[in-house]
Amino acid sequence: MTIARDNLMSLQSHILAEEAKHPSATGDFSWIISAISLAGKVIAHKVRRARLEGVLGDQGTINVQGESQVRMDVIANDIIMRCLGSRASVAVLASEEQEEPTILRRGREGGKYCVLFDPLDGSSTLDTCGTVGTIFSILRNDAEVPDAERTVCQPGRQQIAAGYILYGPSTVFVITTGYGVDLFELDPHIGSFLLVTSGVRMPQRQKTYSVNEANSASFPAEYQRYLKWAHGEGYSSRYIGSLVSDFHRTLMKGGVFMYPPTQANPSGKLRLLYEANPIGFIAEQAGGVSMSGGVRTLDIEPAKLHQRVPLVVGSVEEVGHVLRHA
Ligand code: AHM
Ligand code: MG
Repeated sequence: MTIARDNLMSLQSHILAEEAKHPSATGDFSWIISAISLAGKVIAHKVRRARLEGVLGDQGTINVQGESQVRMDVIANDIIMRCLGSRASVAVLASEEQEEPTILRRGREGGKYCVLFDPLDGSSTLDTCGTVGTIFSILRNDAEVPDAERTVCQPGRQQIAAGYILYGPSTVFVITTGYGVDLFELDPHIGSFLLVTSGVRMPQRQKTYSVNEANSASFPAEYQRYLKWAHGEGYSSRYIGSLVSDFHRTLMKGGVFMYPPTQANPSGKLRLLYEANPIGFIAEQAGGVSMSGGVRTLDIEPAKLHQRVPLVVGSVEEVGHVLRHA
């Protein structure tokens, strides 16, 4: 893990430098990251001003997941659609907040990539100044597949990039393109994401679990056995209720994050394509593990856009402790 203190490197320069290593690269990909970075800056600004602008609270609508939308979900979704919609190589955009994927252009019109995202994960914590984030996953567009939902239903191992932007006391941009994980931080004075850590590594062990333990009575028996074991081993519990925040802590400090099947969500609560897969890709690229229902998250063949899966993600040893109670 390299801490970048000496040389200033912006996210944009970093992506261009990475792309230059691939002689066949056209630069289209860096345009997409630049659009996501622009969206992140606009959303970070909006999140900070949401209370002053009176845009906290419920929108009064229900999204395709059957969950009530908060106003900032809709605002963040709109910002991302506006930032990415004009990028010539984006074929399809798919969002947690929209029932159907949006087709921007077909393969023959230059649409090379699909971008899937959760615009504002953890938004129910916003009213109480909780930390929230945007999660994204980038896939190649298969020009031969005419149906947009089928185009985006690719297993996570085919992601060409994934990441998240965390809106906390500072705004952090974490990204992988399959060559390790890099962490940037927004310098609000110059408006750029600057490289802070290159090659982030997740600690292999840390006696911390992160789960909504209030649901434990309806967890499958293996999770209950694990929790009982962890209680006896002196584990700590940390849970914010915002996946990006809970995962970011796990990435930096180690431990395990879990969202098991529950009575209310028998298949798990988190969505495969724009939550579990990008988080799983980052975890693996940082030396961690991501499992869903006993299989590698990134190997699941998705059946539909808003599919939910259980998730156990984190340090190698800590995920191992959960799995061996199965
Ligand atoms: P959201 O995408 O609608 O914000 O919902 C997902 C969130 C995750 O951020 C978090 O891990 C989980 O829901 C928390 O669920 P619960 O409140 O059931 O613990
Ligand atoms: Mg979410």
